[in-house]
Amino acid sequence: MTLCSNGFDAEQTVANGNKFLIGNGKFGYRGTLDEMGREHCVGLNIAGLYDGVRGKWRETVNAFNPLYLKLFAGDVPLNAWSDRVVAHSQTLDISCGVFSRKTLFRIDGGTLQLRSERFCSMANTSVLASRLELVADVDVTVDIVAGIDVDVWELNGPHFASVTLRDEGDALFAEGITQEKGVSVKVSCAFSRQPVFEDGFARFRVCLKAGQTYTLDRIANILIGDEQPICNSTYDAEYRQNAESWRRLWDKSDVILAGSGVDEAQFALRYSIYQLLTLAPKRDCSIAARGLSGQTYKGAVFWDTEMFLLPFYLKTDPISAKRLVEYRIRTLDGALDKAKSYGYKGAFFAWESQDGYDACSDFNVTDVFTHRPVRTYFKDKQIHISADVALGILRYYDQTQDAPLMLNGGLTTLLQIAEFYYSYSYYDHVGGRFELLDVIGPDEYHERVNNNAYTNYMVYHCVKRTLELFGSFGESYPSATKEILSRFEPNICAALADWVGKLYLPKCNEQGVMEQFDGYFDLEDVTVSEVRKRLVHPREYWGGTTGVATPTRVIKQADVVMLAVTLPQYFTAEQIAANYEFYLPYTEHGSSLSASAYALAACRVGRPDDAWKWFLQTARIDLDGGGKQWAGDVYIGGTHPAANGGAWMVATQGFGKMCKPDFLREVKTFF
Ligand code: IFM
Repeated sequence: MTLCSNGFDAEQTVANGNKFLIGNGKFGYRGTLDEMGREHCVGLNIAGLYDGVRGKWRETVNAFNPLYLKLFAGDVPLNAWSDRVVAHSQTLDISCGVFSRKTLFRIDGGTLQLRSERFCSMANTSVLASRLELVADVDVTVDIVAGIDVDVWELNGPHFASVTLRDEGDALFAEGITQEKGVSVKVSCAFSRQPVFEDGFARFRVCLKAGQTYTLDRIANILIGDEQPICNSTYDAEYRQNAESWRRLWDKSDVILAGSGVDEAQFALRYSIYQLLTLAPKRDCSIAARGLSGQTYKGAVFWDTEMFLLPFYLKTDPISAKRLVEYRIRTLDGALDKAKSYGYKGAFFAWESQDGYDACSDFNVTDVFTHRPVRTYFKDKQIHISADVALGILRYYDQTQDAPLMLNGGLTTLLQIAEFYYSYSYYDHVGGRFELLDVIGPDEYHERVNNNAYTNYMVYHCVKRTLELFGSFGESYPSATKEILSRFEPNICAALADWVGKLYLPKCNEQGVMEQFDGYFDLEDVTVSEVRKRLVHPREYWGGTTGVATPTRVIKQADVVMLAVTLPQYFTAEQIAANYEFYLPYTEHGSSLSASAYALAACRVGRPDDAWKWFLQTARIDLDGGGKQWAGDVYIGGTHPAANGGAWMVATQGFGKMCKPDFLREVKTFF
């Protein structure tokens, strides 16, 4: 279960930072090398800790780097990009979340090997531990400068208003106070040998004899707010505990693809599961769209969580699943405020949630030609987010039957969501139906459209289910349910039932295809490759008012197909096949969420070879460094948790239940 790369390629520094990421749900540490700094995008990204600096996008905080290290043989600095490198390799053992590197340097009269490894402890989640080993084939004096690098890589910082650094005993301590909320972030690093402290760094002079191994262990603690340090044991003890915690996680989560020629796919699937395991939240927060790989997408939580991640945790890790659902319940006030600010009732959840605050900018894209911000309406119009949240709560309840959670916020959130759509809809007097106008569906290239099929069906389904639940809870828990209902308008359920019965649900045409939104079929009938040829700049934004895709049928990601795999009960098998065929040539897959939806659809319509292709694409995304890196001038690279969750869904629900290629004998799960 090991990912390896041989040789050092400076061009791959950012990609490897993502690919070799380690994490434990509380923080992630990018797969950079010991001797790297902010210019190499070293990042210790903290889950759910946000900070905003005036005039810039709010984002998650990157903490100080306690694994700072510089190595010198005499006066010669030894680093991966120096001409002293004879060989270099790095690995990530996904069975236990351990990153390691080995670099052989040419030194006077011989060679020196640097080996190091590190892990974010899954057992003691404040701990980041590292072991360094040096061995040379000649006697040599090596100087090590180690410590805490307070020069942090960040996209929209600086996030620390003040920084203090001190040494005590065998350790260094740094504390930063965030700008916006004054949260303390403490990073310490204890060394296994007594250093000499100088200029805020720990220095070690090593007189290494040929063939002798010198070992230096570092145990860092990352503490947020008033968290207290745990008493650290040795590196070996921390290593054992971490490995044991990982073993227990894999026991519940592994998925085995049995068959011939599936080794590459098996590794990609396990790598996806590894990413999901590193993201399971360890405190009251959710999972960001780029996980713990950095500050891209502002560290915000999108619909990705409910639609692509929650299914994995629901089956393998109910505690984390509950945290994800509770996050939405806890952030209900933000959703109520957002709805109110637009003049609606109920709960309109944040498109890019930072603890309920909608971090989505009015100008989410920068034009590559003019470098001017482009007005996008994701925040205002991607109303399907509330239905996605509702589906997450409903699925959680279906899986767990957790009535206390439903009575303590779950039902209220569902009803507030229903009320939001009730107030958002318009009555079409001619058609005699309610419609959802001026929205954006999952396909973000077509903004401000009417009656997006995904949105209308999701709303219909979730409101219907909400009302059914109120019926059954009314019988099982009459007084608690009555109390919840007393906070809404009298007869709210009857009003919602009447309304949702009249909500417009687009139907499939004679060919079995459902129109993505009103008027979609009238758009220019042109394929993705044709539209791509029209680009003037490779990073040009395809959507918005002037994008190349906007006047055409070309869509960013699965939309009707996403609906068909999420709520297949509203389609016949033939209709799912027809929609898959129809939308495929128009889908750019410009979002990492798209491939897994197509894979699931392909499984559903009995196209195992197509499904396998899409599956590999979603499962390999972070191994290949795939996915878009830019939206206009805005950097959107990082890891892709939704694609990882999608890979798991395809393996377990698609190949495991619907159809699989002949060479895949069996899909074995352990949940
Ligand atoms: O949530 C997605 C969206 O559907 C497409 N753009 C990227 C977001 C985060 O993954």
